[in-house]
Amino acid sequence: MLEAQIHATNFDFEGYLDARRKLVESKLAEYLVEQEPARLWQAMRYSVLSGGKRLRAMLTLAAAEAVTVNNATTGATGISDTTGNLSEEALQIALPCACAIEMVHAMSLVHDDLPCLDNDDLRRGKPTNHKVYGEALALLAGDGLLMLANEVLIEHTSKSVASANLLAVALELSKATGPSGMVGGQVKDMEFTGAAEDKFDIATVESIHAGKTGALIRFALWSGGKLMNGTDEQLASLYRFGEILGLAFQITDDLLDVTGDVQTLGKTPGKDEATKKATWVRAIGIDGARAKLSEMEAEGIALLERSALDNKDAPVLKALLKYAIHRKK
Ligand code: GRG
Repeated sequence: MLEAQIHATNFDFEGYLDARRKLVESKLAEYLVEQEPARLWQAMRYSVLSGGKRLRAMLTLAAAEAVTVNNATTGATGISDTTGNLSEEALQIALPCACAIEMVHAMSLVHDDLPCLDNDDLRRGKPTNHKVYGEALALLAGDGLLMLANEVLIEHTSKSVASANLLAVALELSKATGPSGMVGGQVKDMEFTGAAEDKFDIATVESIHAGKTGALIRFALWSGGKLMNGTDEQLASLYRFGEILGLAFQITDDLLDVTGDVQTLGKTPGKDEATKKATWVRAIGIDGARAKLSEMEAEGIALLERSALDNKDAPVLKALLKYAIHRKK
């Protein structure tokens, strides 16, 4: 049903994204109800409930839907309509994880913006967390969000999910976030910041981005499938699709840093060049980065078309790949 609507010219993808954002944001607000110490929760709420595209959460929900047909253990069903309403059972399975990922993502932005890292004043069109709450509380709000993410995943994921699957997801979230994922990528990024163009190559840039940005995006896709008890074949497709989308997302990010404006981006552009980061644009130029992006888009779509995912060509995932690539912010 959804597949036909997505292929039809009148499919309202923006409406679908809006509905999904509302769903994720209302759940996030529930998990982040203000409590004691109030200032800590305010700082955590400030950075999680401050907008953002919610791309990672949507990827988790879409991946869950792409394998629902396989979910014999729970009997969960997938999308029930184009307003973005998942079945209640599927929601309980995938939504807590989607929210946990948004919390980890938000904490990484809070820490990334700190004076000791990127020293940014603006994020999502608003003053960064430390500008409002001070450095010490911003640091602790990030720490709090990191652990709350694990708490939400473990405590709120539907009890119908096999413990082994939930444990595997919790383990992968740690790996995606920690030294072999995001933290490791960030450290590599720091090591090459300031380097002249001839001091790094595409392999370096790929390796930085696979950790810094790619690991969480890949996890977002894989976890939706794992929680829904996807087959090994489906999970392998989601994993590879996650690698492609993560890479494409970061190439777009590098391009937007050069071509975007502060109003649309909600953050300060031009920082990669100013600080001499190891980016796609610095490695292979704007045209080279755009060509690589087209290659990744074609590869992602081809993968979906030959994958064992539900809905034949997983149309929502395809639309999300295009969204990640052609976005303006
Ligand atoms: C995880 C313990 C721990 C620490 C964090 C600072 C750091 C270590 C990592 C940096 C990770 C980082 C900020 C990577 C950049 C990823 C990126 C391109 C973010 C922008 O994502 P969007 O465009 O943002 O999805 P919105 O605002 O739309 O959510």
